[in-house]
Amino acid sequence: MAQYFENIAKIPYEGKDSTNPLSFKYYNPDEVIGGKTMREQLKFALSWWHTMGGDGTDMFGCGTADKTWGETDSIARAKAKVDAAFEIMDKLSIDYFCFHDRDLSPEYGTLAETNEKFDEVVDYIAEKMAADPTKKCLWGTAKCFDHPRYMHGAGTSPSADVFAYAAAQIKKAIDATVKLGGSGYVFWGGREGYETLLNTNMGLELDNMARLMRMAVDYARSIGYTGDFYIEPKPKEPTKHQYDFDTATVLGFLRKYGLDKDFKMNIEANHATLAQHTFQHELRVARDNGVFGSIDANQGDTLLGWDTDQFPTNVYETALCMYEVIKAGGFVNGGLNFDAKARRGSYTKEDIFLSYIAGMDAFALGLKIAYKLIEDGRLDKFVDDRYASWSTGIGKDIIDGKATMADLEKYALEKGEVTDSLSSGRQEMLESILNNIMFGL
Ligand code: XUL
Ligand code: CO
Repeated sequence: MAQYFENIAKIPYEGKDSTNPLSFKYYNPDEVIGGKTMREQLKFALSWWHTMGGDGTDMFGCGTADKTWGETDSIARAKAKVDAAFEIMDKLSIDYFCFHDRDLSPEYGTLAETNEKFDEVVDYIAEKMAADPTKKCLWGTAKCFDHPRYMHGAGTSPSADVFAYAAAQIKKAIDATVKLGGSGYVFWGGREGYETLLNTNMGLELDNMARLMRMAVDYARSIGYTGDFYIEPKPKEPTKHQYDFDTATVLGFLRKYGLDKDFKMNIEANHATLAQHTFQHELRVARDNGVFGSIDANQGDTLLGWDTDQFPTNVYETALCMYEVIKAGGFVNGGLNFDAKARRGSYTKEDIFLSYIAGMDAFALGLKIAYKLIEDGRLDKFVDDRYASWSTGIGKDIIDGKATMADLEKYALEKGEVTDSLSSGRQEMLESILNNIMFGL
C-alpha cells in the first residue's frame, strides 16, 4: 500500500530529555499510570475533518496545505484519505478516530447517490479495521450544517422538509457509526441557533430539536446501538445564539424534554472558553450532574473571540482537565478527540505529526500531574476541610433534612454573629501548591 508519509517513521517515546521533534517526550503509550496504561487512560482520537480534510482555507484565503492525498476522483480521494488516516494513527500510536459523514465522503447529486458512495467508503474503513483491530471508532456524527439547505438550521429549520432531510442524513450516519463499532454518536448543532428573534419561533425550534434527538435515539437503539449519545455545547459560531450554549443550558434542555437519561456531554475545551467558562468548569458541571462523556481537546486564544481549534499545549489546562476526568471515573465510552488543527502557516505533512505530538505530550503531562495532585492530597484536603461544618452539628442536620427554617432561626439567634466561622479561602497558597506539584515533577 502507498505510504503518504514515507519520511516519517513511527513516533517513538524518547523521554523528556530528547530533543528529537519527532518523538514523544511524555506520551509513553504502554506506561502504567494509576493502574492503567496511558493509551487506555487517554484514549486519543484523530479528527477526520481537520486532519484529513482541513487545508487551512479561511475567509481571507485559500488552503495552504495539500489535502488531496494525490487524487482528483472523489471516491479515490476518499479512500486515499482512509489509507493516510490509518498511517497517521499507526505512526502516532492513536487508536481511535472521529468523523462527520461528509468528511468520509462528500455529497453527490442526490441523497441516494450520496448514500451509495458513502457506504462504499464506510465499507472500505470497515475492511481496514478488520485487518487492524487496534483501530477503533470513538464517535460519528452527521454534518448537518455545511450545505445551503441547512442555512436556517437542521432540526431547528423553519422548513419541515429540511428537518426530514436532516433526519435521513442522521439515520445514515448512525448506521455508519454502528457498522464501524463506534462507541459514541455526537450532536453538535452547527446551525441550531438563531441570528434574530424577529424571524424566529424559538419555542418550536427547540421542541423540534428535541423531537429529532428522540427519534435518533429510538432508531439507534432499535438497530442494537449500545454506545453513548453526546451533545457538544458551544455558545456561538456559526450562529450568534447557539441553542446548546454550555453544559448547564444543555442540561436544562435535556431535562425539559426527558432526554437526560439518553445523553452525556462531549466537552470541547475552546467552546468552554467561548462561553466564558474555564474548561475545568464545564467538565465539573458535567461530572457533578453525571453526564460527563467525552472530550474534544483543543485550545483557543484568549485574545480572540472565535474558535481557533489550536492543538492544546497549555499544561495547566490539560492537568486540571485530567484531574476532572480521573475524578469522574475516567473515560468509559468516550475519549480524547483532537478537534484541533495546525495553524494555516504550519502547512507541511510533518506539521500534522508535530501538532499531534505537541497535543498528546501536553495531555500525557497533564495526566501525570493530575495523579500527582490527587496523590499529594493537599488540594483535596483543603476543600474537604473547608466544608467540614457540613459533616457534624447543624450542617449535618441540614443535609439530613432534620432542620426546619424555625430550627435555623433558633440556632442563629442563640449563636450570634457567625463571621468567625469562616476561614481564609487561601487561593494564592493553593495556586502556589499547584505550581509546586506541577514543576516538582
Ligand atoms: C465545531 C466542532 C465540531 C464538532 C463536531 O466547533 O467542534 O467539529 O466537534 O461536529
Ligand atoms: Co468539537
